[in-house]
Parts: sequence; C-alpha cells; structure tokens
Amino acid sequence: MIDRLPAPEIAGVVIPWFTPADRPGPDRLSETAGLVEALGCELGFLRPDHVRDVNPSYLLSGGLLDRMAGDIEAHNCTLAVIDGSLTPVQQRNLEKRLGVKVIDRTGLILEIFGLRARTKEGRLQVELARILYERSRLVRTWTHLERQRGGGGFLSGPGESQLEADRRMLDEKILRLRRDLEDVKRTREVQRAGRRRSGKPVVALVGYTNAGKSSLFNRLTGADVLAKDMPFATLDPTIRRLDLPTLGEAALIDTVGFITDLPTHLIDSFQATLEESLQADLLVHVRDRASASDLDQADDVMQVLERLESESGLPLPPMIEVWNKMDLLPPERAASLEALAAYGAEPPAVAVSALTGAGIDALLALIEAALLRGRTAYIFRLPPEQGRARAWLHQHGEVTSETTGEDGAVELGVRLSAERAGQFRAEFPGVDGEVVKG
Ligand SMILES: Nc1nc2c(ncn2[C@@H]2O[C@H](COP(=O)(O)OP(=O)(O)OP(=O)(O)O)[C@@H](O)[C@H]2O)c(=O)[nH]1
Ligand SMILES: [Mg+2]
Repeated sequence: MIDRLPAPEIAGVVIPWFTPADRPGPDRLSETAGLVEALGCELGFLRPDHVRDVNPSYLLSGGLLDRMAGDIEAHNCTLAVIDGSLTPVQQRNLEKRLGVKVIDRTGLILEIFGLRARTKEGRLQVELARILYERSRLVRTWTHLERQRGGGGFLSGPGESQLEADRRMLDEKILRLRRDLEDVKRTREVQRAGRRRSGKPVVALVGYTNAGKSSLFNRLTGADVLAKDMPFATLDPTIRRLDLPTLGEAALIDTVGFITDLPTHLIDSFQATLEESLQADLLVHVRDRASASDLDQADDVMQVLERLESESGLPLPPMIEVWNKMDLLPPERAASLEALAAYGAEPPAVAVSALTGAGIDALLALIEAALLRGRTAYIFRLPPEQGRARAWLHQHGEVTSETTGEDGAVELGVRLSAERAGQFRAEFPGVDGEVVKG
C-alpha cells in the first residue's frame, strides 16, 4: 500500500482594512501569504478588502461577504483565513455562512507555532498559549467545545453549568502546563547560572520574523540553524559560542522572531524563552532594511520588548542594531545607510548582509565595543586569604588575566560594570582595585 500525504488545504484569505492608514501594502500581502504557506496550505486567493461598515455578526459586510463565499466555492477552498481579529461569535457565524473552517490572525499564528515547536519547552509553551486563547474565548462563547461534544443543546447550546465545567477543565490544564513549564524553567536557570559563572558575555539576537537572525547566527558562529524564507522558521532558542576579536569567547542566542499583532497569549506563554534574551549582556536587533515595512516592524519589536521589560521587571540590556539585507538595496541607498551607521546612529548600528558576509567584521567590532562600554578594567591584588573575593570576581566580572606571586597573592585583571564594582566594594570593603584604563 502506498502512503499518501493528505491533500493540502486550500485557503481563501482576506485581509480586512478599515482606514487608509491600515491599508495593507505589498509587504503585508507577502507576509500573510508566507504565514498561510508556513501552515502547509495552498493559496486559493488572497486579497485585501476595505470594510466600510463593520457587520458585528461577520466583520465583513454584505457585498464583501457574498464575494468571499463565491470565491471560496470557485477555488474549492477548505479553509478561510481572515487576517485580522475575529470575535468568537464572528468566527462561528462565518463558519456557518461560508461552510468551511475559519481562522483569524491569532489562530493562524498559533497553528504555525504548533507545527514548529520541537523541544519539550516549545511544545508546552504553544499548548499553553492555545489553551489560554481557548479559555479567553470561552468567556463569550463555547463553540469549540460544543462542537467537540457534537453540538446540540436547546436553542443556545450548553447551559451555564456546562460552561462552568469547561472552564474548570481548561483551568486545570493551564495549571498543569504552568507547573510543567516551571520545571523546564528551573533547568534553564541552572544552565544560565552556569554561563554567568563563566563570566562570558551573552549576546542575544532579536528582531522581526524573517529579518535574517538565523542567517546571521550561522554566519557568526558557523552553526547550521535552519534559515528559511518563511515566518517563524525558528521557535526554540539556540545558543552557540561566538568568538570576538579581543574579548574572546562569548555566547550568542538565536531565538523566535516577533510579528505585528503577536498574540498576547503567545507572549505570555513564551515569557521564559523571551526572558532569556532580556538577561543577555547585549541585544542585537536585526532589521530587514530591504523590507518596505522595516520601520513598522522595528516599532513592533520595540513594543514587545518594552512590554516584556515592564512585565518581567528586568531592565532591557543595552542594544545595537544590525541593518541586514544590504545586498538587496540599490547601491546608493545601501551606501547612504552605511554612512549613517558609520557616523553615528542611535542605537549604534552597522549595515551588513548576512547573505554575502559584507559588514560582518564591523558587526563583531561593534558588538565588542558595546560589551566593553560601561565596563572598567581593574587590577586587584588579593592576598591568599581573600579567596572569596577572588571567587566573586570570577563569578561576576570578566577576568582578563590572573597571576600568582611567590607569596601566594593573586593579581587579577578584571572588567566590571559600575554596578558590579559598587557591589564588590560593599561586599569586600577592605579590598581595593587599581583602575587600569576605561
Ligand atoms: N538577500 C538576502 N537575504 C537574506 C539575508 N539575510 C537573510 N536572508 C534571507 O531571509 C530569509 C529569512 O532568513 P532567516 O535567517 O531564516 O530569518 P529569521 O530572522 O531567523 O526568521 P525566523 O526564524 O523565521 O523568525 C531567508 O530566506 C534568508 O536566506 C541577506 O542579508 N540578504
Ligand atoms: Mg530564525
């Protein structure tokens, strides 16, 4: 017998827009097409629709709805995607009217995350996001579970007690998932503490999905992470050794990308993964400078980061920007961006192409300069009885040299941030360090 893959779903996609300001440009269209493709669907049709009067029952109004129904039939679509936000009621009504499954942007992104999750933590996080999403929709409607039970019920579906039971069931699942995630998080914290003890700086790549983080990661570390023209190619964080010209060994983190309207529940459940970046010594914000949506994308990335900052209470690490995909720009435009970066952008930036390798040396130099900024080099002379101070400096500073004299005293060259230097002085009041050079 021959195994056959199930036929791919054919998706009919509408991007609703309401005011000229949110009219989707070509980049948004290709982003949406990319999302649908990432789900493994064939594209039946894709178009932006101007919704002049919102019909609260369907979102789309009269003519638009008829046209969508016609196109769904004409293209044999098995799935309708509304690249916007649907209320549970609208989703249910559209499903009835169109006769196919309907998902909105959040649903679409959650599905893709579900397909991509590989590690245990990734899978737990996606599962949690899905259930949180379901739980939030249960407040207003109960279509999903109602359908699972075979539907029915008198007029309006299940009664309040059934709804309560559904809620309770989801709450229990949520509790269990959070507990499992706590376990995974503890393991991760042990690993992170190990890295911190080693004193090696940690650099994290962040940025919009498809900006080129993984391509850059591979280029910088010689790794072979999947880099693909597809949103959310990366879901689980990867860490590799990064060799810097003078600082030597550092750690580089590649992680999940952001997207406009990143579902809240995903941010909540991916908190642990995202916080990994917040604990880095340096954030490298990778931007696709060849995308027409670059500025909006950069804003969206900053919004997510700021939200994480305020939710976790962890201050954002210093940040630099990588202006990627220079090879795709007309030479004059690339040259002017390079000049802008070289003469001082805020945050500091460097223009590169992860594809050709142009600008990579300048990037390494900028990473190094940013890591060193705000750190001062000290030399401490520690008598043998100051073993604890020595251990502290190894743990919290970046030790650049260490020699032991005949009397057993240790001379330690170490770089410390102002904060760490203050902590050291408070903890070891008797030990003085000589400042070498900024
Ligand atoms: N022309 C060009 N293409 C690039 C460059 N950097 C990355 N790409 C392409 O952009 C696409 C996305 O690259 P990735 O490295 O997977 O992007 P990412 O930021 O890791 O994306 P996600 O993991 O999906 O969030 C791939 O097709 C890359 O080949 C570049 O400098 N120039
Ligand atoms: Mg990636």
